[in-house]
Amino acid sequence: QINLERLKGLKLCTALVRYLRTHYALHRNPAGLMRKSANSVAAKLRELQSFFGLKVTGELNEETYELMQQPRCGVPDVGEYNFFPRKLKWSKNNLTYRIMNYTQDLTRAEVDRAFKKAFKVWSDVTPLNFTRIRSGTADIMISFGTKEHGDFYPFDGPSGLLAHAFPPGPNYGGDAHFDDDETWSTDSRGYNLFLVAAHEFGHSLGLEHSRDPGALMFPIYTYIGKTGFVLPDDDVQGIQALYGISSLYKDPNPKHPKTPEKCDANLTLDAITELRGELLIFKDRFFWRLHPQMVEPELVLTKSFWPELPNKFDAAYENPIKDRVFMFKGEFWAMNGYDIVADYPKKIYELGFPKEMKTIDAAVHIKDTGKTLFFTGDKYWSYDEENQVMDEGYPRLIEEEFAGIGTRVDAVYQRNGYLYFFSGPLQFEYSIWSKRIVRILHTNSIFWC
Ligand SMILES: [Ca+2]
Ligand SMILES: [Ca+2]
Ligand SMILES: [Ca+2]
Ligand SMILES: [Zn+2]
Ligand SMILES: [Zn+2]
Repeated sequence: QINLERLKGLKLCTALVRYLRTHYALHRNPAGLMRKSANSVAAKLRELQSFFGLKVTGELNEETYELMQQPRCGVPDVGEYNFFPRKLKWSKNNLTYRIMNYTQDLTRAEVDRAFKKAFKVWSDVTPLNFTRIRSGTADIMISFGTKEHGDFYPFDGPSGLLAHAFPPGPNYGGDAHFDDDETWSTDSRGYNLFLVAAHEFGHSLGLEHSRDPGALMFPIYTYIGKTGFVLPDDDVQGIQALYGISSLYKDPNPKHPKTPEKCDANLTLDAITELRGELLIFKDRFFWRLHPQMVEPELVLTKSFWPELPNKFDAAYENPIKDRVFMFKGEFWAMNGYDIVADYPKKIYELGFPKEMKTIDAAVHIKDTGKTLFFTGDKYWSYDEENQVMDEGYPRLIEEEFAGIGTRVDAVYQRNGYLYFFSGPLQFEYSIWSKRIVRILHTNSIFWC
């Protein structure tokens, strides 16, 4: 009789060992037995968890397993690699590339454009120039291939590994390979060739993977939306450390987005909500997930959870009775856990707001009264969740009911009978019962900074 639990365990084990071999230089154990190499597996697993800012346990948990399922680049994250030597750069600024073959998913012109645009990402911020050649040997040879494709780092069929590239050097050095078992696109379908190529060419130029979830060189693939791509600050710093600054770079426009730092003394927030006991804290194109038992929050790109939603939100709140989270950006969406509820987005005037009102600054649901408070400018509204109507006599001035919290609310959430209002770099702890501010804190103290 087959023990299913044990079989499932073995499958997970194999998947884990494969992942750690590919990305964390877990050495092949001749016996091939997990038992013998249990220590090194746990050590590599700890490296993986630490790289991605997960809870470091050295054990395969759900969070780690979920991460292992995400489509990503085939280049290793950390460790010593004889086959991918580190800290290399080209000793010249004029580089050539050659497109060896094409995918069936796109027209040749689309492929050419995607690669050209991907090189431009890097040449815009450095003195590097890229010239396409159509015959002979280029520094960066680009090809599509499937499974074993000639370099002993085989691809794996659809999803999983998307592409890989070799660091600067002769022969294979700089070359970039794309898994043609993926569906490549110029938009959100399958995998966006431009985005993956821009990442791979970062490796071709000598960049390693970044731990910054906002960086292009983060190993996991996230489609970042239709709006124009701007190279994030982390990648700009990385490539300029290798090659210096472009003469065109002096007044970079548009700005290269920085990833927020949770302990920044001037930290301000966009929106906060609870979601089934977890706290989601929105800032720019990211949110932090704060689990009640965890000290370290996890920072993720909003698009990595909801590719189809805006990447930034104005306000959010949870209605625990309906078990729904509502998120606002011009319109609003309802979430069931992390799933978007059908029939959304809806217009905010459907809640009873005047039609000309387009944005909500902050929102919070108060369980004891069944009311949701919406903050807009220096006013607030009260919405009756049970009857689904806006209460009479609103909007009122924030000053009248919540004296001392200022005239504008960035974000607010409720916990244990207190409302936590965020306004700029300050946080106001307000007792619902005694109707007064009990403490004033720094915004970043939500992260125990
Ligand atoms: Ca080469
Ligand atoms: Ca693949
Ligand atoms: Ca806000
Ligand atoms: Zn990579
Ligand atoms: Zn390859």
